[in-house]
Formats: sequence, C-alpha cells, structure tokens
Amino acid sequence: MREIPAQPFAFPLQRDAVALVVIDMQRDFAEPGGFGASLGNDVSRITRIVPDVKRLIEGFRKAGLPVIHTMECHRPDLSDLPAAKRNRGNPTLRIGDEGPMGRILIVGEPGTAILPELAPIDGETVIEKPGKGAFYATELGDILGDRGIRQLVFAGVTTEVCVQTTMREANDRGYECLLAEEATESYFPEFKAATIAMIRAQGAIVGWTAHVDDILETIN
Ligand code: TIU
Repeated sequence: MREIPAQPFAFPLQRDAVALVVIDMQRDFAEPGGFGASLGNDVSRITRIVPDVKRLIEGFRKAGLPVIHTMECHRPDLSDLPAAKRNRGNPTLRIGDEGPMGRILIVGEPGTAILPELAPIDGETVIEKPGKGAFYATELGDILGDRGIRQLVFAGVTTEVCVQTTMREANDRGYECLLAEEATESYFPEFKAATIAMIRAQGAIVGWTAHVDDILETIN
C-alpha cells in the first residue's frame, strides 16, 4: 500500500478509491467586487494559492483519478437562500444583489464561476451547493457512493468555512479525509493555522493534512 507523508501520521492511500474535492475556487471569493470582498476581506490571499490548487488538479488528472469541484451558489429566484443566510452580517453587497461581476453567488453569473485557471474539464463532476458544506442539499453523497470513493483529498476555500464544514461531515460519513495544506486558504491566516491544527489533533480526529508535493509524488 502507498502512504502519503502526512500529519499526524502517514495517510494510507487507496488509489482505487480516492478523489480530489476542490471547494469553491470561484471568482466571488477571489476577485475584487465579489462576495468575499463584500464582507470586507482581502481576497488577494485566495489568489495566491491558485498555482498549488492547479498543480494538485493536474496531478489527479494525470493519475487518472477523479476531480470533483464545488461551487457555493443559489438559484436566481433565491428560493434556496434562507433569510438567515442572506441577512447575516453587514456586507456591502448581499447574496443575489447585482455587483460588478453580476449577481452575487447566483448560478450562471460571471462572478459565480470557477476561476478560469482551475475550470472543470469534460467528465469532471461539479456540485452546486447552497450551504457551506458540500453534502447539504446536494447529490455529492450519492455520487461518491456510486463510484466507490472512500477517501477524499480536499483543496479550496475557505479553510475554516466551506472546506472544514465539508471535511467534518465527510469524516462523519466514513470517508478518510486529507487536507492539502498549500492548496487551501482563509481570509484569516490564524484561522487556517487553527483549522489545520484542530483537524489533525487527537490522532487525526477529523483527518490528515499533507503537503501538495507529497500528495503528488505518492499518487503518480
Ligand atoms: N466567507 C467565507 O470565509 N467563506 C464563505 O462564505 N464560503 C466558503 O468558504 N466557500
């Protein structure tokens, strides 16, 4: 069996049952004028991880392993947007409002799209999700079950919101989860560091963390 060097101990790779899940690498979280910026965040932190996310995606493609993309987004009529989510905080633009890249986090709008460098290719699954977690109100669980996937490698943004929510639920659903450290980012460096620490604490209570280079060397 191949093992990926990881923390808190080596990750026992099942090459026939692993998929990469890239969480929400959308313009709305990475570019000025989008949802992340409307919340007052420095979005340049997100842009900086794009090369490492790209390397990881390309490595999985080269290895013939599945790549799944998620997008946080809502229907144009906002019927899947709870008032509690729309009204939260004090953003300059709320979800569904018209911004410089179209309506914020609405399906089909330019700002809601995945960054072009990381765009899905034919055959890759794209999960549109109305929540922070990728299992809530989506077909992700069924898709993974149908394909016999039992291990998930996670990348994307933001580490402590959509990535961590998804990884925690995946762990409860019985998947072995590995977070790619350089391929995830938060608007808050201290939250990224805390998330990595808490995931792998207590003997991998939620999962493992590993470096992109080590993941790529092991899968290929
Ligand atoms: N605001 C923030 O940190 N994240 C989100 O709203 N969504 C995701 O993490 N994708």
